[in-house]
Formats: sequence, C-alpha cells, structure tokens
Amino acid sequence: MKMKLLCHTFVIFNFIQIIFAVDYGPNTTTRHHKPNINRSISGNDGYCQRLYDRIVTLTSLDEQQIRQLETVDSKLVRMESNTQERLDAMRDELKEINKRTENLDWIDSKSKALLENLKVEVESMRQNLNDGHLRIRQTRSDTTDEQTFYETDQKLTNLTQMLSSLAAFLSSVRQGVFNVEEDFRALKTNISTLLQFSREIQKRQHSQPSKQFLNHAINNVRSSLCNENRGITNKLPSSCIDDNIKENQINKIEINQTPIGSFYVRCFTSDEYGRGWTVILNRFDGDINFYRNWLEYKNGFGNIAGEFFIGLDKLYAITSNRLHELLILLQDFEGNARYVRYSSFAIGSEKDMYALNILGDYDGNGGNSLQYSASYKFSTFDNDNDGWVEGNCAQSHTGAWWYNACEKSNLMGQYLGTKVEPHNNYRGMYWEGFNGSNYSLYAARMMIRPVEYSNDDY
Ligand SMILES: [Ca+2]
Repeated sequence: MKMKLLCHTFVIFNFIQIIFAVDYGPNTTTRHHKPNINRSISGNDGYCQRLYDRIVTLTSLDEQQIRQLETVDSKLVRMESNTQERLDAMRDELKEINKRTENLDWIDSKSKALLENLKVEVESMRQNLNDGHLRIRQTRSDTTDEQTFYETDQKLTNLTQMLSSLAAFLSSVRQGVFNVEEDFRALKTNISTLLQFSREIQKRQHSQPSKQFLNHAINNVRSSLCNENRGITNKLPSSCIDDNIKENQINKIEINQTPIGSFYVRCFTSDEYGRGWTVILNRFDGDINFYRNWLEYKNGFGNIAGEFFIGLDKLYAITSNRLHELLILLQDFEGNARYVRYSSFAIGSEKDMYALNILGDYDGNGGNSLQYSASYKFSTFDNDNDGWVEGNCAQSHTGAWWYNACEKSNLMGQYLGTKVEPHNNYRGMYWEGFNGSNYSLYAARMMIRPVEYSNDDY
C-alpha cells in the first residue's frame, strides 16, 4: 500500500514537472502541440503497477514461506510436548514397577520365612508323630487300654489332617511365588522395551531441527527476500526511456553487458518530441570550448547540467546496445528554430574510429546536412580520419566531427555567434540547411532514443 502511494506521488510529481517543464537553456522550438501527458502518466502507472504486483508476489511468497516454517515449528513444539508426556508416563510406570518389585521382595522374604517356619513345624510334628508311634507301641505292649489307644489314634488322625493342610498351604505359597516370579519377568521385559522406546525417541529428537535453527532459517529467508525487493527497487534504468527515470533531469543509467558500466545522462522530454531522449550534445552560450583532442572526445567533457558532449565511448555503448534514432534541435539568434530527425543512428567502436555507421532516413525542417558524413570516421585535430587526403578537416574547420571532405554541418565547431567573418567560414557551430556555413548558431542539441519508442505515443 505504502509503495503504491509512493508510486502515485511519483506520478503526480512527474505530472507537475510536465506542466512546468524544466528548461535546459534557450527554447529550441517554437512549435506547440497538445501536451502528451496521458501517455506519461499511464507509463508510470504501468511501471508502478508492475513493481507493486512484483512486491505483492514477493510479500505473499514471504508470508507463504513463513507460514510453512511456522507450521514446522508448531509441529516440533507439539512433538516436544508429546515426547515429554510419554517420558513422564514412563517415569510413572517405572516408579510403579519399583514399588511392585519392592512388594515382591517383601513377599519373597515373607514366603521364605514362612517356609522356614513350616519346615520347623513339620519337623517338630514328624518328631511328635514318631514319639506318638513309640508311645503307642509301648502302650500296646504295656496295656490293652482301649481308651488310650483310641485317643492316640485320634491324635494321629489330627496330625495327618494338619500335615495335609500344611502341604496344601505350601503348595499354594509355591504357586504364589511362581506367579510373582512370572510377573517380575514380564515387568523386566516391559522395562527393557520402554528403555528401548525412550532411546529411540531421544535419537529422533536429535535428528529434528531445533527451534533456534528454524528461527535462524526464517530470518535468512526474510533477509534474502528483503534483498531481492531492494534489488528490484534500486535497479538502475538502462535508458532515459525507462519508467523509473526523472524526466528533464540528470539520471544515472547502466548499460548492460558493456564495460562502460553506469554513468550520468541528461534526459529530455517535451510536448512536441515526447519523452525518453538522452542528450548527447548541448550548446547554448559558448561557455565550453569544443576545440578539443581525441582523448577528450573519447571520454566526454563539459558540464552535464550545461554545455557538454557525452563522449564517444558512452555514445558507442548506448547505440551498440540497442538501435537509436537521432533528433537535433537548432536555434539561431533571431529566435528561429529547426528540427532534424534521423530514423536510426549508431557509431562504431574506437577501433573503428567511432565511424557514423548507421544514419537512417531524414525528417525535419532544418535540412539533411548530416547525410554527407554518413559512414565517415570521427576526427579531431590530433586524429585525422577524414576523407580529405591532403588536409585535416578538424584543424581547418576548428572542430571535431564525422568529417568527409569535409562537411555540411559542424556542430562541434567554435561558438562564434551569428554571421561569421569570411575567414571563419565553416569554422562556426553551423548547419548548412539552416542559415548556411557562415552562420554560427545560437543553440544546438543532439539527442538519441531507442527506435522502438519512435511511435506517436512517445
Ligand atoms: Ca585528412
């Protein structure tokens, strides 16, 4: 939302700029047409919408990833709590087992004591029985008292019954001990199973990502998404035609896949010629000397906010990256203006002496005065590549240009002002089709724009 608001602010700002178009110097045109504002706004809107859509996509991607990571995180938390619960349950069971084992020990010791007592008792009974038998035999031999025999017999029967009860009790105790032993074995098996299970859980816990690790991963994803967003926002425009340039201002552009990298250019927009023009040469008061050597023309010179030449290396980088058209605006000291257009324009590399390799169809009212230079190399006073075998056009005409033998235009000549003396003929900043070679013009501006935007809408 914030981004959209910014974009709309940007559009409104441009709208105001279009209304109060910034001037470079003198007005080079007297023609007036209906301002082409709608296209400019819709262009910005389109860019803003695309940028906004892209950021919305990235934001939703971010939210989606965060949601996924949070799901993983909550699963881990659930698993941690489940594991804790199971461990607690196991601990309780172990306590129970210990208690039961203690009970078993107690029962075992009791049983042993009981058995010992029983043994003693049985032994004493056996002794008593033997004594009884002895006494019976003695009685039988000494007396025939029937009553005594009966009593003795009764005692023997009682003893036998007691012995049977004891045997039954002993048997039941033995069975009980056996059962307890069985239970104990089962408990031992259960404990070992539980221990194994606990070890398995611990192992699985180690292989799970920690909460800290997940938080770290979430932060990494967030920061990489932020960087991606920043990358989109900060990407330099590749031309004055791009949506994110400031119109009629100095912009930094970057030409992809060329060694030249990024540099500043002056962008130009007008109601009559549309937007997206990169100014390559600007002259309107003679502040900057244009009679310069090869190296200076190669690198460019002057003040990009005033009079300047962009430099042949940059001009080559721009025009070799994509095909451009050329627009030249001219003005004399009487307030007359002319325009000259060529449907295509490109120069060669330094190896090719920046030759004017492509110069398309002429259009305009200033005269086709550059045609004569088409396919010719660039020359400066210290690097003569012209078509004049006997002489040096740059020296002779005090300028620098794509000289043939020599030229019909000399926009890099001296700023001499109005009509020149006969000895300065061809030496001024002139355009043959507009006031001739003996008139040094008031203002000249050369601009280029990618050809795919040469339609009416631009
Ligand atoms: Ca020559």
